[in-house]
Amino acid sequence: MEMDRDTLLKLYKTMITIRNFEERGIPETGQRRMSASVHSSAGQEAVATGVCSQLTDEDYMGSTHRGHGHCIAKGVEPRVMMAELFGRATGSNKGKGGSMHIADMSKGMLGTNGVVGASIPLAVGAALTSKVKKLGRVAVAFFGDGGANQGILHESMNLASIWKLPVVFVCENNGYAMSTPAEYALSTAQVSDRAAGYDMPGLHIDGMDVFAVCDAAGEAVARARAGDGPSLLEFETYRYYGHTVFDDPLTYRSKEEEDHWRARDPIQHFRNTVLPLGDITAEELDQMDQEAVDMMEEAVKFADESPLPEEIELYDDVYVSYPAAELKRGTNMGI
Ligand SMILES: Cc1ncc(C[n+]2csc(CCOP(=O)(O)OP(=O)(O)O)c2C)c(N)n1
Ligand SMILES: [Mg+2]
Repeated sequence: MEMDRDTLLKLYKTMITIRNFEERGIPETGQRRMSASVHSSAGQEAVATGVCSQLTDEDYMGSTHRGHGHCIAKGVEPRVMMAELFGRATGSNKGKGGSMHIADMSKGMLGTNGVVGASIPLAVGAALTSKVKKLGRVAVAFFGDGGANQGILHESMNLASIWKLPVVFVCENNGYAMSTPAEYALSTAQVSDRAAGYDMPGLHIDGMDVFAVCDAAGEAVARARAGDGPSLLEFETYRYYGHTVFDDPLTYRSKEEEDHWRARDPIQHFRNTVLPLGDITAEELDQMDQEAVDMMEEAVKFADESPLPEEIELYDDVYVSYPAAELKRGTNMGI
């Protein structure tokens, strides 16, 4: 795929924003004694960045429990996400959702999701809406190698295929579902092999190479937008850290394996590919690195200075009717 300078710089910026969000935001969240599980997508930046670079704000995207990168790549503001992780009222979901419930409908971001595989029917539903209402929008479902073994994927791929829905199924195969190796849990050598069963293209791609991701996603999105139906893309990638901060990955994988994947780092790969071309300099990219560090400093400050949600708001925006009414009246809820 031919790319101009601005497009290249945007890809780089998105990847380093994700990396910095994960490496700064997750430890900061822990220090603020938030009890929720938080999952780092460091190492997987090229997949979120490359796929979402092919989408517009109007296109839909369903994400996973490891979804910070998807959100940033789809245009959700990092400071609003940081505030959400810290449980603050200025967060994307008013501080009541946390890392696994970040949604921003203005960006077509249907939500990170604690239920493995749940992004899949959401995206298919959004794609059906687009088709029925002739909106011309595409929907993407991100899921992991573990999510690929949920029954809902198969129902969803079948429906998407027979109705030729504008959806792209994106599997981020990072080798593990918690501590279970993908090669143990998958019935086929590759998740993408399953596409044949649903009569759609299935591609297996290097997910550490943002350019390969852009190419594959670009084709799948164009196919969906043209009304030719769904595709299944499997990207091979790696999460650099444990499943959550509470997990020591070296209890089920080796240091050598981690080193092997870190040597294929997607951000470094970008630099190695782009710098020899001469149009973009190392100094420019270093400057962008510093800006990403500064952005997270500001995001942490913004989140820290933001108020917690009011107790009275506890039941606002949730699908519960009676306690909200009772709370507002100040009765029956101990206040
Ligand atoms: C329906 C459901 N089953 C089990 C879990 C517990 N769980 C959370 S994450 C996870 C592993 C998911 O692995 P994968 O889909 O490969 O995503 P990754 O964590 O590697 O990004 C499991 C089993 C869950 N949250 N939801
Ligand atoms: Mg996985």
